[in-house]
Amino acid sequence: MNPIRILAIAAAVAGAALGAAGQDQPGGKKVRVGFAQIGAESDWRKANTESIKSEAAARGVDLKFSDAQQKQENQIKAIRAFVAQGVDVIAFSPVVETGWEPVLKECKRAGIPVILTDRAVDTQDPSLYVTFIGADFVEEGRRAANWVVKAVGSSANIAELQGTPGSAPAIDRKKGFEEVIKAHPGLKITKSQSGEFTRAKGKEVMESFLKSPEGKQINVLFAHNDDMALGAIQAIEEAGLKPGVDIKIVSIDAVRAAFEAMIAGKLNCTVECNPLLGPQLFDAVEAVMAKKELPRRIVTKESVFEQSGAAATIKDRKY
Ligand code: GYE
Repeated sequence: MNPIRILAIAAAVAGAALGAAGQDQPGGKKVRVGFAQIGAESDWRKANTESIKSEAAARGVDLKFSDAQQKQENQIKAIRAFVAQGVDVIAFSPVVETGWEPVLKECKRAGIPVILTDRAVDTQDPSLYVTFIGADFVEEGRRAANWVVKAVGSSANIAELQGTPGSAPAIDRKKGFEEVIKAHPGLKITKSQSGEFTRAKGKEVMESFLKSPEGKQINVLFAHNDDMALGAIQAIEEAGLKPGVDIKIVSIDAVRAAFEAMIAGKLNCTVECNPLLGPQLFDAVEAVMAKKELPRRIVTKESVFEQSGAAATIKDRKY
């Protein structure tokens, strides 16, 4: 037998073994999953993509991955292409909450189950997706505000860098933050604008905040993600101020670069949002393929990290 054929047989045997783990269909066909990612706008997103790709590879899933460069229309096109290819399961992280019903109905008509990861969609029709796996963004916003109350007190002029307009994390983090500060009339959001979840835009918007008439009074920054906080830190330094001291900063995600900024004394607190959703996603794919019931909502577990513990914690961070 020629060596290539032996290799092919070995691969088929390995495939059959994977089948026992539930990832292969009868007949040795790999499970085909289409994933429509938002883009690569932040360190969080890059860690999320890596988690999904590496978990698919580890489980022998045939993953069709598409990057929408933060555009809903590109995500819709990718989902339509997955439907045309007849994949077994479609999963995606919706860049914004609204506008998904038509394409989700196309998936339903084609009989392809949909799993939402990371961000939710706004729909009244529960039959359009099987489950939503992701964080509780409202709670993350509350946690950020609770840190402000604890560390700064009940009086501050707060600048807010919002995430992508219309996205679940931007809407919900703002909601949770405002819910907590409402109880403290001295805590005021004096500037608020989107920094699109990117470092570059976070820096640009913070520069304009600092130049505005209210700029000198800002003493707290709440950024909806770490990348925007890191961009803002640069803007604050360029304006001759000390980030973390003159302006206290709390952000969300808890990526490695945020820990480095905390160790350098420039960021005060980061609220964790776990991007490592690959294992949970493919557990859900396996359950769907086995026709098992799944909970409608799978919430990821997260915590809060402050400057004081950053040096001790950074070595355990996986992203
Ligand atoms: O916080 C941000 C990313 O949807 C939770 O998207 C995610 C957010 C995350 O770009 O960094």
